[in-house]
Amino acid sequence: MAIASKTPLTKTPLTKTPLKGKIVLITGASAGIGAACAHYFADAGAKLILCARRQEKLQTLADELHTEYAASTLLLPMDVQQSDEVTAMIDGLPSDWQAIEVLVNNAGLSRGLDNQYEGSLQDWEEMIDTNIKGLLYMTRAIVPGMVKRNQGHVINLGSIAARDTYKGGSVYCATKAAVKVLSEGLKIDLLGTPVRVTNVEPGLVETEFSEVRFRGDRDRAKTVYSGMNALTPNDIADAVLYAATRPPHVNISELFLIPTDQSSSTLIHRRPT
Ligand code: 8X3
Repeated sequence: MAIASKTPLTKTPLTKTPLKGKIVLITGASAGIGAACAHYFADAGAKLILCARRQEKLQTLADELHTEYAASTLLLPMDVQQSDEVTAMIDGLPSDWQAIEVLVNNAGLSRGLDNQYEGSLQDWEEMIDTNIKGLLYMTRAIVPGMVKRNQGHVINLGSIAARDTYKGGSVYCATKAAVKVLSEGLKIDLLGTPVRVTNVEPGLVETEFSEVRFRGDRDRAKTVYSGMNALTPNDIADAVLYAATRPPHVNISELFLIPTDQSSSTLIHRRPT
Protein backbone atom coordinates (compact mmCIF):
# COMPACT_ATOMS: atom_id res chain seq x y z
CA MET A 1 0.00 0.00 0.00
CA ALA A 2 1.35 3.42 -0.97
CA ILE A 3 2.02 5.77 1.92
CA ALA A 4 0.67 9.23 1.24
CA SER A 5 3.14 12.01 1.86
CA LYS A 6 1.81 14.79 4.09
CA THR A 7 4.21 17.42 2.79
CA PRO A 8 3.94 17.89 -0.96
CA LEU A 9 7.27 17.96 -2.77
CA THR A 10 8.06 21.24 -4.43
CA LYS A 11 10.88 21.72 -6.90
CA THR A 12 12.79 24.87 -6.07
CA PRO A 13 15.53 26.17 -8.37
CA LEU A 14 19.09 25.37 -7.25
CA THR A 15 21.28 28.20 -6.05
CA LYS A 16 24.33 27.11 -8.00
CA THR A 17 27.77 28.25 -6.91
CA PRO A 18 28.68 30.90 -9.50
CA LEU A 19 32.05 30.74 -11.23
CA LYS A 20 32.00 34.02 -13.11
CA GLY A 21 35.09 36.05 -12.19
CA LYS A 22 36.22 33.37 -9.70
CA ILE A 23 39.84 32.23 -9.64
CA VAL A 24 40.41 28.56 -10.41
CA LEU A 25 43.87 26.99 -10.18
CA ILE A 26 44.51 23.79 -12.13
CA THR A 27 47.65 21.67 -11.85
CA GLY A 28 48.73 19.49 -14.74
CA ALA A 29 46.85 21.96 -16.93
CA SER A 30 48.94 21.55 -20.06
CA ALA A 31 47.08 18.53 -21.47
CA GLY A 32 44.34 15.94 -20.99
CA ILE A 33 41.94 16.30 -18.08
CA GLY A 34 43.65 19.47 -16.81
CA ALA A 35 43.36 21.26 -20.14
CA ALA A 36 39.73 20.13 -20.53
CA CYS A 37 38.94 21.49 -17.05
CA ALA A 38 40.54 24.80 -18.06
CA HIS A 39 38.19 25.01 -21.06
CA TYR A 40 35.10 24.17 -18.98
CA PHE A 41 35.92 26.66 -16.21
CA ALA A 42 36.85 29.37 -18.74
CA ASP A 43 33.54 28.79 -20.51
CA ALA A 44 31.80 29.32 -17.15
CA GLY A 45 33.53 32.73 -16.82
CA ALA A 46 36.28 31.80 -14.35
CA LYS A 47 39.78 33.27 -14.29
CA LEU A 48 42.41 30.56 -14.65
CA ILE A 49 45.76 29.97 -13.00
CA LEU A 50 47.35 27.29 -15.15
CA CYS A 51 50.15 25.22 -13.61
CA ALA A 52 52.34 22.65 -15.34
CA ARG A 53 55.97 22.00 -16.16
CA ARG A 54 55.62 22.65 -19.91
CA GLN A 55 55.46 26.44 -20.36
CA GLU A 56 54.93 26.33 -24.15
CA LYS A 57 51.91 24.06 -23.82
CA LEU A 58 50.48 26.33 -21.13
CA GLN A 59 50.92 29.32 -23.42
CA THR A 60 49.12 27.55 -26.28
CA LEU A 61 46.26 26.67 -23.91
CA ALA A 62 46.08 30.23 -22.58
CA ASP A 63 45.90 31.56 -26.15
CA GLU A 64 42.99 29.20 -26.89
CA LEU A 65 41.17 30.27 -23.72
CA HIS A 66 41.59 33.97 -24.60
CA THR A 67 40.32 33.42 -28.13
CA GLU A 68 37.42 31.11 -27.31
CA TYR A 69 36.12 32.59 -24.04
CA ALA A 70 38.01 35.91 -23.56
CA ALA A 71 39.33 34.29 -20.38
CA SER A 72 41.92 35.88 -18.08
CA THR A 73 44.79 33.53 -17.38
CA LEU A 74 47.95 33.47 -15.32
CA LEU A 75 50.63 30.92 -16.16
CA LEU A 76 52.60 29.24 -13.39
CA PRO A 77 55.21 27.00 -14.98
CA MET A 78 56.25 24.73 -12.11
CA ASP A 79 56.80 21.23 -10.87
CA VAL A 80 54.45 20.24 -8.04
CA GLN A 81 57.11 17.79 -6.82
CA GLN A 82 59.25 20.73 -5.66
CA SER A 83 57.84 22.02 -2.38
CA ASP A 84 60.00 25.18 -2.45
CA GLU A 85 58.78 26.02 -5.96
CA VAL A 86 55.15 25.50 -4.97
CA THR A 87 55.43 27.68 -1.88
CA ALA A 88 57.32 30.45 -3.68
CA MET A 89 54.90 30.49 -6.63
CA ILE A 90 51.76 30.59 -4.49
CA ASP A 91 53.15 33.10 -1.99
CA GLY A 92 54.33 35.27 -4.89
CA LEU A 93 50.98 35.46 -6.70
CA PRO A 94 49.98 39.01 -7.71
CA SER A 95 47.46 40.41 -5.22
CA ASP A 96 44.54 40.23 -7.67
CA TRP A 97 45.22 36.50 -8.24
CA GLN A 98 45.51 35.39 -4.62
CA ALA A 99 41.86 34.65 -3.80
CA ILE A 100 41.80 31.15 -5.28
CA GLU A 101 38.27 29.78 -5.09
CA VAL A 102 38.76 26.36 -6.65
CA LEU A 103 41.91 24.24 -6.57
CA VAL A 104 41.91 21.37 -9.04
CA ASN A 105 44.69 18.99 -7.96
CA ASN A 106 44.97 17.22 -11.27
CA ALA A 107 48.73 16.75 -11.76
CA GLY A 108 49.47 13.06 -11.60
CA LEU A 109 51.14 10.27 -13.51
CA SER A 110 51.84 6.59 -13.68
CA ARG A 111 55.15 4.97 -14.60
CA GLY A 112 55.54 1.40 -15.73
CA LEU A 113 53.58 -1.77 -15.01
CA ASP A 114 56.24 -3.69 -13.15
CA ASN A 115 55.54 -6.20 -10.44
CA GLN A 116 55.97 -4.58 -7.03
CA TYR A 117 58.92 -6.86 -6.22
CA GLU A 118 60.71 -5.82 -9.42
CA GLY A 119 59.69 -2.16 -9.72
CA SER A 120 61.93 0.80 -10.48
CA LEU A 121 62.67 2.96 -7.46
CA GLN A 122 62.82 6.02 -9.69
CA ASP A 123 59.32 5.30 -11.04
CA TRP A 124 58.01 4.94 -7.49
CA GLU A 125 59.59 8.21 -6.39
CA GLU A 126 58.09 10.07 -9.33
CA MET A 127 54.58 8.72 -8.76
CA ILE A 128 54.67 9.26 -5.00
CA ASP A 129 56.27 12.71 -5.29
CA THR A 130 53.74 13.92 -7.87
CA ASN A 131 50.51 12.16 -6.99
CA ILE A 132 50.76 12.36 -3.20
CA LYS A 133 53.36 14.91 -2.15
CA GLY A 134 52.65 17.37 -4.98
CA LEU A 135 48.95 17.31 -4.15
CA LEU A 136 49.75 17.87 -0.48
CA TYR A 137 52.11 20.79 -1.23
CA MET A 138 49.44 22.53 -3.31
CA THR A 139 46.78 21.92 -0.68
CA ARG A 140 49.06 23.18 2.09
CA ALA A 141 49.91 26.34 0.14
CA ILE A 142 46.36 27.25 -0.95
CA VAL A 143 43.78 25.98 1.55
CA PRO A 144 44.76 28.29 4.47
CA GLY A 145 43.73 31.23 2.25
CA MET A 146 40.40 29.56 1.48
CA VAL A 147 39.75 29.08 5.20
CA LYS A 148 40.65 32.71 5.90
CA ARG A 149 38.38 34.00 3.11
CA ASN A 150 35.57 31.60 4.11
CA GLN A 151 35.25 30.27 0.59
CA GLY A 152 36.80 27.52 -1.44
CA HIS A 153 36.70 24.10 -2.99
CA VAL A 154 39.45 21.51 -3.42
CA ILE A 155 38.85 19.03 -6.23
CA ASN A 156 41.30 16.12 -6.26
CA LEU A 157 41.75 13.78 -9.20
CA GLY A 158 41.73 10.25 -7.85
CA SER A 159 41.16 7.12 -9.90
CA ILE A 160 39.38 3.80 -10.16
CA ALA A 161 42.87 2.54 -9.26
CA ALA A 162 42.19 3.57 -5.65
CA ARG A 163 39.35 1.05 -5.42
CA ASP A 164 40.62 -1.77 -7.55
CA THR A 165 44.29 -2.79 -7.56
CA TYR A 166 45.61 -4.36 -10.75
CA LYS A 167 48.72 -6.36 -11.67
CA GLY A 168 51.80 -4.19 -12.00
CA GLY A 169 49.91 -1.11 -10.84
CA SER A 170 50.25 -1.42 -7.09
CA VAL A 171 52.34 1.70 -6.46
CA TYR A 172 50.19 3.84 -8.77
CA CYS A 173 47.07 2.35 -7.14
CA ALA A 174 48.53 3.10 -3.71
CA THR A 175 49.06 6.76 -4.66
CA LYS A 176 45.44 7.05 -5.77
CA ALA A 177 44.26 5.29 -2.59
CA ALA A 178 46.25 7.98 -0.78
CA VAL A 179 44.39 10.67 -2.75
CA LYS A 180 41.11 9.14 -1.57
CA VAL A 181 42.25 9.14 2.07
CA LEU A 182 43.71 12.66 1.82
CA SER A 183 40.43 13.91 0.36
CA GLU A 184 38.46 12.35 3.21
CA GLY A 185 40.94 13.69 5.77
CA LEU A 186 40.85 17.20 4.36
CA LYS A 187 37.05 17.22 4.49
CA ILE A 188 37.22 16.13 8.13
CA ASP A 189 39.79 18.79 8.97
CA LEU A 190 37.72 21.50 7.22
CA LEU A 191 34.49 20.67 9.04
CA GLY A 192 33.04 23.90 10.39
CA THR A 193 34.34 25.92 7.45
CA PRO A 194 32.52 26.42 4.14
CA VAL A 195 35.44 24.93 2.17
CA ARG A 196 34.38 21.90 0.16
CA VAL A 197 36.35 18.81 -0.91
CA THR A 198 35.68 16.47 -3.82
CA ASN A 199 37.49 13.36 -5.01
CA VAL A 200 36.84 12.56 -8.68
CA GLU A 201 37.69 8.95 -9.57
CA PRO A 202 37.70 8.17 -13.29
CA GLY A 203 38.19 4.84 -14.97
CA LEU A 204 39.86 4.68 -18.39
CA VAL A 205 40.22 8.13 -19.93
CA GLU A 206 41.99 8.43 -23.28
CA THR A 207 44.81 10.94 -22.68
CA GLU A 208 48.62 10.99 -22.69
CA PHE A 209 48.36 8.96 -19.45
CA SER A 210 49.34 5.62 -20.98
CA GLU A 211 52.02 7.16 -23.17
CA VAL A 212 53.59 8.61 -20.04
CA ARG A 213 53.25 5.26 -18.26
CA PHE A 214 55.03 3.49 -21.12
CA ARG A 215 57.57 6.30 -21.60
CA GLY A 216 56.51 7.36 -25.09
CA ASP A 217 55.66 3.91 -26.50
CA ARG A 218 52.59 5.03 -28.47
CA ASP A 219 51.68 1.62 -29.87
CA ARG A 220 51.62 0.07 -26.41
CA ALA A 221 49.66 3.05 -25.08
CA LYS A 222 47.05 2.67 -27.83
CA THR A 223 46.31 -0.94 -26.87
CA VAL A 224 45.00 0.29 -23.49
CA TYR A 225 42.02 1.93 -25.23
CA SER A 226 41.68 -0.30 -28.30
CA GLY A 227 38.26 -1.65 -29.23
CA MET A 228 36.43 0.20 -26.45
CA ASN A 229 34.95 3.63 -25.90
CA ALA A 230 37.07 5.23 -23.19
CA LEU A 231 36.02 8.34 -21.32
CA THR A 232 37.28 11.63 -22.74
CA PRO A 233 38.95 14.47 -20.82
CA ASN A 234 35.76 16.46 -21.45
CA ASP A 235 33.69 13.82 -19.63
CA ILE A 236 35.84 14.37 -16.55
CA ALA A 237 35.84 18.16 -16.85
CA ASP A 238 32.04 18.02 -17.02
CA ALA A 239 31.96 16.06 -13.74
CA VAL A 240 34.43 18.46 -12.12
CA LEU A 241 32.28 21.41 -13.14
CA TYR A 242 29.19 19.67 -11.79
CA ALA A 243 30.84 19.33 -8.37
CA ALA A 244 32.08 22.93 -8.43
CA THR A 245 28.71 24.42 -9.30
CA ARG A 246 26.51 22.68 -6.72
CA PRO A 247 24.91 25.01 -4.17
CA PRO A 248 27.38 26.03 -1.43
CA HIS A 249 25.74 23.72 1.16
CA VAL A 250 26.21 20.66 -1.07
CA ASN A 251 29.56 18.86 -0.90
CA ILE A 252 29.99 16.25 -3.62
CA SER A 253 32.52 14.07 -1.80
CA GLU A 254 33.12 11.45 -4.46
CA LEU A 255 32.42 11.09 -8.16
CA PHE A 256 33.26 7.66 -9.59
CA LEU A 257 32.84 7.53 -13.35
CA ILE A 258 33.82 4.75 -15.69
CA PRO A 259 33.19 4.02 -19.36
CA THR A 260 30.13 1.93 -20.15
CA ASP A 261 32.65 -0.48 -21.68
CA GLN A 262 34.44 -0.90 -18.32
CA SER A 263 33.28 -2.61 -15.11
CA SER A 264 36.49 -2.81 -13.06
CA SER A 265 40.16 -1.98 -13.55
CA THR A 266 40.56 -5.17 -15.58
CA LEU A 267 37.05 -5.99 -16.85
CA ILE A 268 36.82 -4.15 -20.15
CA HIS A 269 34.54 -4.90 -23.07
CA ARG A 270 36.49 -4.71 -26.33
CA ARG A 271 35.14 -5.12 -29.84
CA PRO A 272 37.30 -6.62 -32.56
CA THR A 273 39.28 -3.87 -34.31
C1 8X3 B 1 43.98 5.83 -14.49
C2 8X3 B 1 43.08 4.67 -14.66
O1 8X3 B 1 42.87 2.14 -14.71
O2 8X3 B 1 44.75 3.07 -15.88
O3 8X3 B 1 43.88 6.43 -13.25
O4 8X3 B 1 44.71 3.04 -13.50
S1 8X3 B 1 43.91 3.18 -14.68
